[in-house]
Amino acid sequence: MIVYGTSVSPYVRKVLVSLFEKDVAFDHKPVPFHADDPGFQAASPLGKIPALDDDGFLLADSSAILHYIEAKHPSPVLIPTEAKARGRAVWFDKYGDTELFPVLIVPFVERFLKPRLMKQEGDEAKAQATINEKFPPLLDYIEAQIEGDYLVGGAFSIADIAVATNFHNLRLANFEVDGGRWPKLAAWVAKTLDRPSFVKAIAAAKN
Ligand SMILES: N[C@@H](CCC(=O)N[C@@H](CS)C(=O)NCC(=O)O)C(=O)O
Repeated sequence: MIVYGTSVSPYVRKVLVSLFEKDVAFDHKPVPFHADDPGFQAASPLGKIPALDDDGFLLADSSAILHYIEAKHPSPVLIPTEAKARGRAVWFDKYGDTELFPVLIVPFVERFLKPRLMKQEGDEAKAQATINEKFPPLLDYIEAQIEGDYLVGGAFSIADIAVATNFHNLRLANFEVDGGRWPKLAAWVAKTLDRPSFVKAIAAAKN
């Protein structure tokens, strides 16, 4: 099994965390998006990362890949089977990808990606405005949703993976969740990103 995509990507990190949780062996090709690599191009019709090649079976999109991995390697369960927990887990996976990512990625782009990786000047005013104006309702919502140690059904799941992955990029952007304002979220982020699967995914090759 080959996983394509640099571990700097929150979407790639979802796949790496899932494979580490399930102790599935894989090769990692940490390409950037739209890379020239022919194997990657064949696996990713849109040129986005992540993409997967499992012995010739090609698949793109982090959520599609997580569902594929779950079906092939069901233990430990990361997509709950109980109806309500399943519904909420899929909701949080989608919420992380489509609602959190576009907003939470802004400080990462302006403070880390542009200056550190693209050798361009970042727009600090844009980063700050996003944090001040767009972060609070998103963080308030997650704060209200955390049940004990996890987001869904009292167990670690794709919900935790898909939401927490965005918070590592925020750390790279020197943003930490304010534990005074969002105590449950701050504790959950710290605990989730400290899981061995996240630690290994974060340490995985970047290029
Ligand atoms: N829905 C896709 C989104 C993947 C995605 O947008 N990845 C970014 C990198 S973090 C990318 O490849 N961007 C290039 C582009 O949008 O053309 C998934 O879940 O895998």
